[in-house]
Amino acid sequence: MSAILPPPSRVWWKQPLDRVEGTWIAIAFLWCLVMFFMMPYWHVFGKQNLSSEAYRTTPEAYSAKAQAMVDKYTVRTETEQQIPVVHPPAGSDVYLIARLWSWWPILELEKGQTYRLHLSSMDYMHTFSLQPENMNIQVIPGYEGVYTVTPTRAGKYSVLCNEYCGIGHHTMVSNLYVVDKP
Ligand SMILES: [Cu+2]
Repeated sequence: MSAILPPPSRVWWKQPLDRVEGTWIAIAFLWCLVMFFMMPYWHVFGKQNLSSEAYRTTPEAYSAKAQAMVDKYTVRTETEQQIPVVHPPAGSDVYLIARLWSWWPILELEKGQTYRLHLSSMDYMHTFSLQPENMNIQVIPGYEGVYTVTPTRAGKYSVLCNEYCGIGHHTMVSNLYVVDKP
């Protein structure tokens, strides 16, 4: 049989299944099952993938929520662009805006407290990468991603954009602070 000529017998699909073929189908099927059950297993026990929620939003609605948090909980400003550093109450909802080419505002969280971290983009796709943690989250315009996070180490972290987003992509860097409970 070739791919160009038609098969010699028209009804070729009624031939009995070869033992080798059957064995390979069984192996492939078992491997599919292994991979299928590894996904939920690794989500729970791998401590690598965050449980997330996602909601539809608009840049206007999302930035209004971030602005409300900034108006209430700004403790100081940093860099020559006067980016507000926000210290929201422990356990609250915190908002971070991604846009060409900056993160806004700078979050200051308390160690050992659980926050709901909201992420959305004002324009194109970005990625929230927290260094030196192994955390990489896509930030998509029109969607508000919500991640339940509990910082376990105090210190100054770097926030990078990990999705190439244009000429200023490499300047899309910021900080995130984790402080001990006051
Ligand atoms: Cu970006």
